[in-house]
Amino acid sequence: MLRRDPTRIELRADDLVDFERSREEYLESKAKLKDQHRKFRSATTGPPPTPAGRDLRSTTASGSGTSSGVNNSREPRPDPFEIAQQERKGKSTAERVLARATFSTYSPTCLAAVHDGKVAYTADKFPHLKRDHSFKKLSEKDISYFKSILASSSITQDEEDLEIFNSDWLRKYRGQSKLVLKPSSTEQVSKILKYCNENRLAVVPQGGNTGLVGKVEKYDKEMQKQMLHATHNAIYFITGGSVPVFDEIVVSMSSMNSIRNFDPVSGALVCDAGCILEVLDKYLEERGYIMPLDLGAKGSCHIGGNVSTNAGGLRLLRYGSLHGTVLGLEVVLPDGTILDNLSTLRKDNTGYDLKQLFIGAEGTLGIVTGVSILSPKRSKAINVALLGLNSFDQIQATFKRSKDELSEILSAFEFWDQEAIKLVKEHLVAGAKDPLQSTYPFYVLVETSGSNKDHDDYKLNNFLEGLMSDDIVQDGVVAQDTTQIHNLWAIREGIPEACSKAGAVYKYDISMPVPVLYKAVEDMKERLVSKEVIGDGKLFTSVIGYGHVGDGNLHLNVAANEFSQEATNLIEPFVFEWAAKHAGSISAEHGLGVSRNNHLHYSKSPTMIQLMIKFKQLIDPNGIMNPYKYLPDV
Ligand code: FAD
Ligand code: 2HG
Ligand code: ZN
Repeated sequence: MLRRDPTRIELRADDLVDFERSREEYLESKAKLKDQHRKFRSATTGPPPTPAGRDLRSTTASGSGTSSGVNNSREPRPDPFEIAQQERKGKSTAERVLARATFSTYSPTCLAAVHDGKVAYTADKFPHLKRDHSFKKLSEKDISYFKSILASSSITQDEEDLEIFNSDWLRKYRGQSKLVLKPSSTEQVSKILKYCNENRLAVVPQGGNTGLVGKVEKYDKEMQKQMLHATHNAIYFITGGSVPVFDEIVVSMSSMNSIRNFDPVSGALVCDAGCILEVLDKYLEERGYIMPLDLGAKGSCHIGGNVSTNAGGLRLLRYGSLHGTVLGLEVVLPDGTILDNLSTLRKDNTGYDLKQLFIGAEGTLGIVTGVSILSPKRSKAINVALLGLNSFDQIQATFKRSKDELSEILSAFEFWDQEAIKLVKEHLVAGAKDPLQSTYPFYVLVETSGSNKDHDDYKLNNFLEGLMSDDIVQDGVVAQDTTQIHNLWAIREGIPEACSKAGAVYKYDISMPVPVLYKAVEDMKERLVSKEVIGDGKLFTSVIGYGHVGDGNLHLNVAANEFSQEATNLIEPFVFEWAAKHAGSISAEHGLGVSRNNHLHYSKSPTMIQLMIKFKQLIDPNGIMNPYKYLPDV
């Protein structure tokens, strides 16, 4: 996909062609030029919003380039695939993290997390969580066993190194693991789990391995650099899913990062679970294919983590969910059994579709070690338009029309509100400006992907012209080249980071019917205003709404001055009740982890929850896999 990584690329005023001009040409050609007073512009007056941390990244990356290796006449990016290969060559954790950060799409500076004061242990913050005493405590004998099956470089016990696996960057969760294991084969994972199961040692599988930015009491320069570079996986800050709660052993999948097979006819890709999403996308790009999912965190998250969270993201509208695109999985069950279901078949109706159980299981049923996924052909023609609108009703009208008029070439439809753009401008980079001249209550990013540029341009122009004539859209720009496409995407992908810099951010990820999608934001604002707790010097500073309109998925972010029980009580369970009342889900794509497990009943019936518990007991009778999370506390 042609998007992302705005680092060091400045959006110039002449970068974006005056849309008015192309519109007129189009209209003239159709002999229906009229109504010239409204304009879509393409000009911008400032540099593009750029994720903070870019300076540091620029120094490590040899160039800005594009995330997906698209030529854009700037310096080339380092090849993520090569970097991943380098990672395997016995580098230190720090080196690996920094190497990975060089091609991260999303590099929150995490300054919010790097501040004075120690992050409280999750166990202290959430006193209802009690260590399960049926779990054994780690002993020297256990370490000796792990040393007998893994290289010493695959075992981390160093206190500082452990911090990055134990903490989250929003200062919310901090575990107390004393051991990180980094297996490099399915057999090693199998031996680890078999041993842990027999010895009742609890385990947390970890993917992205980049949630390294919890505040540590004392960090050296190198560690601070890691923090500043760290691409962070959202599941950390949203659900705390991959961070230990007590002393669970972390099994990091970062050393299992080989591509096993690719079939250029069917597009079936088979790879290790620890492959970084962006690396896979880059690999496929060279072969004319594309990963069917894309996230702002693609520079760091693993395909195994994506599968385990059933990540949605920016391409779901086009390619559907992982429940459809994953063809097969290799999973190590808690007792060490290797479940080899790495099929590449599109059709296979022989028995229960077991792989589906592990998609979105968040590491509670086993460790995904291999993934077979169907990659679509990469589109040759990409267009991205950014629109300014006055109301959410207009967004809905635009969305409806996009389905009617862009139909098969529509590949993304994202939105954000005024608060979001304000934070992007304030926090991402000094002087950052969005390309629209005025500020609008709402913004929409529409992307088309097709095989014929002329055809797509024609359709897009028609679509935009119609929206403009009917006064549905107030302003807009259309990117004219790859750089501009990245820059427009950078605004959208920079929102989570910008929000994180607005203070302590309460993040909610809810899905519901599109007509009520933004009402959640309005109702939350109204609630906080009526209680007089939002505004200057008050508990809360802002309520932000953005997300994947095409998927009916709202990201509701509520920024507070600090995390507190008082603040939590003002927004929860209100937000969950709101979602349930509107036939929504309390977690659309980010999962449950440790922060949503006890809210499962808002979205699932007791019968369903009971059946889930039975599955868990059947597959993991000793409960060693990612305990204290996902399912409601007993
Ligand atoms: P981790 O965070 O390490 O782990 C997540 C969970 O999966 C944990 O419970 C962990 O125990 C488990 N797990 C990890 N690997 C394995 C494995 N191999 N086997 C078994 N269990 C495992 N998500 C979306 O859905 N849509 C988005 O648009 C989106 N955008 C994002 C944008 C940004 C900027 C960021 C930072 C995150 C975003 N995310 C989004 C969150 C996304 O879900 C995660 O980034 C990603 O899917 C998690 O992958 P990971 O490898 O980092 O997994
Ligand atoms: C996104 O769509 C991610 O940008 C992150 O899912 C959302 O941080 C969030 O709330
Ligand atoms: Zn999202």
